[in-house]
Amino acid sequence: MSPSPVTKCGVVAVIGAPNAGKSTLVNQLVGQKVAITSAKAQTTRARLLGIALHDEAQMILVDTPGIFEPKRRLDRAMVSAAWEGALEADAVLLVVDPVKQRRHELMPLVEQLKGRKERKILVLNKVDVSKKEPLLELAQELTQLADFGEVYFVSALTGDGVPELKENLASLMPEGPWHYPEDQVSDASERLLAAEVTREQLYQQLHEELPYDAAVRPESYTQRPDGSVEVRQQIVIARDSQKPIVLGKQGSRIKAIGEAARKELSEMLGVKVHLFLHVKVDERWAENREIYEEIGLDWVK
Ligand SMILES: Nc1nc2c(ncn2[C@@H]2O[C@H](COP(=O)(O)OP(=O)(O)OP(=O)(O)O)[C@@H](O)[C@H]2O)c(=O)[nH]1
Ligand SMILES: [Mg+2]
Repeated sequence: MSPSPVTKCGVVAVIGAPNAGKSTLVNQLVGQKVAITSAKAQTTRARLLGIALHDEAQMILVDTPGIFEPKRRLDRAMVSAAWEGALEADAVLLVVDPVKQRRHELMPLVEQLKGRKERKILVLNKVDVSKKEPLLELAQELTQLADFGEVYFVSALTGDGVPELKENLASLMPEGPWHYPEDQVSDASERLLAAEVTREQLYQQLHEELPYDAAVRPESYTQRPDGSVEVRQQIVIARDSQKPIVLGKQGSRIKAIGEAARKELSEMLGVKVHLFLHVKVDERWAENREIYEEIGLDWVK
């Protein structure tokens, strides 16, 4: 009998300015979609775990909200979730969009990373759309500032460079038993995942028309006797004037949002999905503690 291989398991925090491509990278490392992404900054609101495997290593990837200047309560809760995600990780990935950079949000992060003892890895993302020269300069500049152990140049979108990064991360994980079953890819419940998929469609289909102030609340998630699932959700917006935008002409927009979300969710879950959406206006939703709890955020003062 050959000895069973030694398993490894560790935590990898993924931090960076909003829109750097953190969630896209987590999805690419996991090998399937676990986190929603969008062109809108501050898409990720709460800490989410994506679970990736490489040979004998299990990597628990902590996708975090982009860290930025917190102004409102929701912002503060998101920043707190982000830093919590980075605590006591076996490795911290700083993901940077080398084109947009968002230096006012990036540099304070680099500054904070400087004093931390975790293994720090710099990931320059979006190499598919950036020129090579400035990329190298940026890598050098940031490495000098926060002594990154390694630098990776990747495209989270195309997957370019990601296998190398993944292999390296796996080698950094400490020995230990796996924390999650082999087939688990994230820590999100199905009802939360369903709400996130709808929120992604809201962002994708409404682009700049929809202000940042929208939330999707999971209302119910039930299995029907035929094995299909019935999902009910509430789209919460902050102003009456946004209602016609979300509904569209004769309800055409919300119908399209629901249709796309239903299709995607059905593919992700591998079962038929019935999705029912309705829109509610609540000016003060961002002050509603219940909503924070639903989406996995702490209520911060
Ligand atoms: N061209 C290109 N676009 C990318 C790449 N990675 C991510 N993007 C795009 O960048 C945008 C932001 O990606 P996200 O993964 O949502 O970024 P994030 O860092 O998680 O953003 P927040 O959750 O808002 O902090 C999306 O439109 C992605 O499709 C990449 O390697 N190349
Ligand atoms: Mg994100």
